[in-house]
Parts: sequence; structure tokens; C-alpha cells
Amino acid sequence: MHYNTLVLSVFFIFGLLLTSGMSYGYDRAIEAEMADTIEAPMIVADDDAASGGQFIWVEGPPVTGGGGEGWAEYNIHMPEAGTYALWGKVIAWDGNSDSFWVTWQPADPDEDAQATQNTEFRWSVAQSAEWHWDRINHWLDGGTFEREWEIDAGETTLRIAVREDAAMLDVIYITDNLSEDEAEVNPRDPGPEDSLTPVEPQDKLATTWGKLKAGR
Ligand SMILES: [Ca+2]
Ligand SMILES: [Ca+2]
Repeated sequence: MHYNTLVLSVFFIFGLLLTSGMSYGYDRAIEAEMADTIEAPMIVADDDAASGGQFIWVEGPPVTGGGGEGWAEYNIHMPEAGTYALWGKVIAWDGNSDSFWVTWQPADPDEDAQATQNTEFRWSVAQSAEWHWDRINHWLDGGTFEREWEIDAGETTLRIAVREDAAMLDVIYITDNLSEDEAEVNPRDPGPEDSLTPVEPQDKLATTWGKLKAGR
């Protein structure tokens, strides 16, 4: 190998190492039920199998139909500019309960996707009746693709809006690891490392499906 080529190669490999060492530096998990605002008919519900014992949804049996009303919004401070992916821990029973609308401002516009039906913001959720992780994608008319967001440091607003009733959301995981491989990203439930600022649990909103039904 020519000396100059060798030097260039060494620099290139160091550059790769530096780049890979600098990314994957940020991750944060948020309980879905810890939203800053939850708009009915989306509610917090109890499930022992869910992280924190709670999740959010619009209640309903499988094959419910309906949807398009209610949302949860999260005011999230991002400490560093970067490119981020979102994962959701979800349950989606069937084809009638397997989607949400997702906008993350300011990378996304201040747009009410429930009103505009803009497929850029339509998340097709992987189906399973057990809690599982699904990377937030957009389900365009031409296909479904994983999403990523260019986010500046500062305040952001993430909105998860109901598209189909009965889709369930337990945890939101934010990462700058853009791999589509779940094993590589290893999304996780919230832990002590996520409690950068105190968060008030939304006990007042907590309810159970059974309690709600009884009250009707
Ligand atoms: Ca569907
Ligand atoms: Ca939860």
C-alpha cells in the first residue's frame, strides 16, 4: 500500500470510529401516561403488564372501527441537536386498531393530522395482542417507511393522536440510534436515568376500562 493511501485509510478509520462513538449518545424513555395533556376520548388505563402499570388509548374491543378523536401531547426538552427516531411500545389487536397520527414539532409543522389526514404523519403500528416495540413510521400511499426527525436543541412538542380506537400505547422511546433493527437499538422502559426533571403522575386521569363502562 502506498504511504499516502495508508495515511488516508488510517484517518478514514479513525473518522468512522469517532463518528460512531459520537452517535447513539442519547436516549430517553417516557411513560405514555405521563403526557402533559391528554385529550378525551383518549384516556389513561391500567394494565399490570404495562410499564408503570398504565397505558393510553381510546377504549374499545378488537375490531372497533371508529377513531380520529383524542390525543396525547408531550413537551420534551431536547438537550442536543441531532437526528432522532421514535419507538412506541404498543398493542394493536387487528387491522382496525393499528394506527396513530404522529407529529413532532418543530421538525414537523403545527398541523392537525386528524383534520388534514396527511399520510406523512400516519403511523402504521405492527400488530400483536402483546406489548411490543414498533418504530414510528409513516404509512404513505406508496409504502411504509421508518421516520426520523432533525431536531434542534430546545423545547419540542410530540403529539400522538388517535387514528383508530383501541390502539394502545405504553412507552415512547427516543433515540439517536437510527438503526431499524430492534435488537441493535434495544428500546427500553423508563428508568431512573429518565427522571431529569420531576414529573407529576396523572393519577386524576387514571381509570380502568371496567370503571368507565360501569359509569356509562
Ligand atoms: Ca388500520
Ligand atoms: Ca406505561
